[in-house]
Amino acid sequence: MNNILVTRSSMPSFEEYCEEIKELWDTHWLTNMGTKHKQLEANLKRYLDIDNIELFTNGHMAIELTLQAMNLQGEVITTPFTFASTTHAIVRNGLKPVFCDIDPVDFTIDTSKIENLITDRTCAILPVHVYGNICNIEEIDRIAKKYELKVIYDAAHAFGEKYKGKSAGSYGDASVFSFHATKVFNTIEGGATCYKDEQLGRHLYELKNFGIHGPEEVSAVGANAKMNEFCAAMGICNLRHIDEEIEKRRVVFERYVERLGNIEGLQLNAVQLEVKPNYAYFPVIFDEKVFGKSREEVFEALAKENIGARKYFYPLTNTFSAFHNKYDVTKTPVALHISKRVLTLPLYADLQPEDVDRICNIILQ
Ligand code: T4K
Repeated sequence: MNNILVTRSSMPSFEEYCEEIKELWDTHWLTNMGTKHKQLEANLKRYLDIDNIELFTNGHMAIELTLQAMNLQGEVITTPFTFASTTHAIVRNGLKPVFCDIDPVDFTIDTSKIENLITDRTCAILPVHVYGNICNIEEIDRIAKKYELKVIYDAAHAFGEKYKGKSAGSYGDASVFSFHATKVFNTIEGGATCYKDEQLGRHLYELKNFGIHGPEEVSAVGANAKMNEFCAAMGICNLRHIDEEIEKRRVVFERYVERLGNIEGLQLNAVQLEVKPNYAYFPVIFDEKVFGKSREEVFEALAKENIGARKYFYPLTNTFSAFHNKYDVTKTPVALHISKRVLTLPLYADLQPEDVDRICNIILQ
């Protein structure tokens, strides 16, 4: 039986990629904001229908440097039901993460709990469009305006999505995408920040290049987070096929829903109202008491058949040993409950219907 992993990178044909990178052998210009970098930025602006974008070497550096560019100090309200990157970006900026619980249905930040966490040190909210589920944007916007807070969306999972007809990248002060190999759209490694304020953009451009302001001036303590030309070329190719890839994902997604949709004890992740989805992930919440099997048992049964489902996102970031019990996990009980029961099933464009059936049969048996 073939191995099925949680995802598989989308790639253009070998010939298409070779054609795209051919000119690099003439120019010898491999990185530092070359022509592929500029072209990908322009293509993404058009595809995403956004005004401003800055590319990065990965999604994590995009979050980290976006927080730095905003010159934030104090506390940032966020959720622990996410990848390590979100919390680490806050901590690595010398900021304090304040963990808010999540909504039990879409797993995004529970906006009814944000205001209670606001103190005079709160400077920003960093919510996550987890699995591509769009946060309660209107409510976050209202709270941010009332308390004069910055909003940075971790939109790592939301590439190509729209909410109320507008790009997921157009909300908040900034929204950050990941273009990692495992994402709906990839540049091998990569990421981007979409932003409103052009001054923030200039700052981001400098911060990803060591803080270099001009030939003889370094005005900030930046990092090296530039996307190279080979990654940008991969992005240019993959973007040509993105709609087709998302459509193929939809077919896989719907097959799963057909097979698992009406099973007692399984909670699926519904497509949200007014959202044009990208079908990034297929999380299932297992209620052992009703379904009869726990998440761990299903995980093991799938692993035995060479199927690599993943426990995204377990453990919660506020329980990481890196933080030495600094955070009280009992303050995010819904996130804890979900993280112990969730399993993310394989989902990628080329996953075959018979493979989905095989996965579902194992789960249902
Ligand atoms: N915020 C959020 C909410 C995120 O989820 C992430 C990243 C970030 C921020 C940060 O963005 P980046 O800095 O990564 O751009 C993976 C990814 O590495 C990570 O990008 C992603 N989130 C996270 C949810 O998943 P792992 O440790 O699970 O990856 P790994 O190596 O186990 O790969 C998973 C599966 O993907 C493999 O079983 C097979 C497939 N795969 C993997 C690679 C590396 C491929 O098909 N091709 C590949 O090249 O973290």
